[in-house]
Amino acid sequence: MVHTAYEVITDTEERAVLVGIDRPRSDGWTLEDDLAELQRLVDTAGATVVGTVTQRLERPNPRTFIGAGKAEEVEALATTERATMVIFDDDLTPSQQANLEGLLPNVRVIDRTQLILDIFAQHAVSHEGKLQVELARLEYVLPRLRGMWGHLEAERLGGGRGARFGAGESQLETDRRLTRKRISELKRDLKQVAQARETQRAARGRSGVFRIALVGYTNAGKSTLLNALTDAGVLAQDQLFATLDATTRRLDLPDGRAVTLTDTVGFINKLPHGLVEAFKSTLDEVREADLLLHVVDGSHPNRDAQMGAVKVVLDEIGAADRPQLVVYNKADLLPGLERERLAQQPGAVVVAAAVREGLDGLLERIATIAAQSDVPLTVTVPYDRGELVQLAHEQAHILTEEHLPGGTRLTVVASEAVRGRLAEFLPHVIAEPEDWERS
Ligand SMILES: Nc1nc2c(ncn2[C@@H]2O[C@H](COP(=O)(O)OP(=O)(O)OP(=O)(O)O)[C@@H](O)[C@H]2O)c(=O)[nH]1
Ligand SMILES: [Mg+2]
Repeated sequence: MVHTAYEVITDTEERAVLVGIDRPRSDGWTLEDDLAELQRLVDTAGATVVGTVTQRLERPNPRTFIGAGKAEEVEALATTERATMVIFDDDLTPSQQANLEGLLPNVRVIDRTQLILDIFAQHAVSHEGKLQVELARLEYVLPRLRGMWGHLEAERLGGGRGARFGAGESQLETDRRLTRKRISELKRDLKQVAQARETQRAARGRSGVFRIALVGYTNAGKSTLLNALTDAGVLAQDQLFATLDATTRRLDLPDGRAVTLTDTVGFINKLPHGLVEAFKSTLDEVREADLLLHVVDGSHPNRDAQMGAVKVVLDEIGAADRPQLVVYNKADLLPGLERERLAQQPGAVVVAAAVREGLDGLLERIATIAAQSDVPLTVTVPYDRGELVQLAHEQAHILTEEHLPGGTRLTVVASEAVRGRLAEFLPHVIAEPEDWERS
């Protein structure tokens, strides 16, 4: 099956042929969904799709991903369409990529992960973002240095091992050593860059301020929602991965409580693992949040599958246990009946961030959830800090008060601000008895 899209384009543009295989799957995605999304990724990267080739296969061909005959079809289409690249919808193994490069000598052969890495590289703005993307790219390249080389070497030697093996290996070893060296430099630099943000984040955590993170599929409207709620002025536009950097803003709730709201990188189906790893420190905001607002493009035909993909990534970054409120966005594009159906789901609200609809209801839900976090706090305030006991009497609800040798022991329910002032007197965490026995 070959579909061809004819477009008027300039010669300097990248022209891409997409290749996907149709195989049995149970993740809620069809090949058509996948290819439509791949097309959006290609658009975002600034290239033009000039054709699509699909093949029905039980599983990918281990050598060439698609069958050899199919590869000839791709080659013919790429030639007639003057394609500059062929993009495979799934990740290619290093050897599949090398074999396909042999079969498609006049185009660049890339896979979905490489395309996503390219987009991230184009969109990286901050120093940290650039370092994270370079790290992800090198992690991707590292195993491919070996694969590429192994293939070329095998070709040259007709599959056997000859005298030149050693020479080739030393060049490979040099490349790998340099790549590894750069990777560890990047990791070190990233640690330093992340330090300032980590310090801020730790301070916010200690202060007891309720922290909310926006998560969701790319293009769901997370940044639009942050802007609508806080006038943050971050970039929001109709393309994939517009946001890479985390932005945190203060948000005042209707009950007077101030919380923080953080916007961060969007997720996608088959999000490359290396990117998740590289963006670890950015994603710490998500892992440590008191509440996740899972922003969903309610109008998207793949809405449910997209929600599933977000769940997979939340699992991967260890944030699946965070309390979640689902925010169905883009309600202005939904028929009234569907809006009502979604609004009735427990743990969900319906909004249209772009036209500021449903925001009051969302804020009230957030306030209710934040208020539930007001668990009692027990602290022992030294006698020379009597002003804090006074503060607690004035601004918190005192459950118990005891005068002990070391100070005044208070159990209180307090606002986030008061909790913050008392936090330095929280009891230190001590090891459990079994830990003592073991050490
Ligand atoms: N019709 C409609 N469009 C919306 C709404 N909210 C956001 N959009 C549009 O959806 C597109 C994506 O919005 P963003 O806020 O950039 O989405 P995001 O989730 O931050 O996406 P990434 O940062 O790329 O992951 C933009 O074109 C927005 O104008 C909405 O309520 N209704
Ligand atoms: Mg965004």
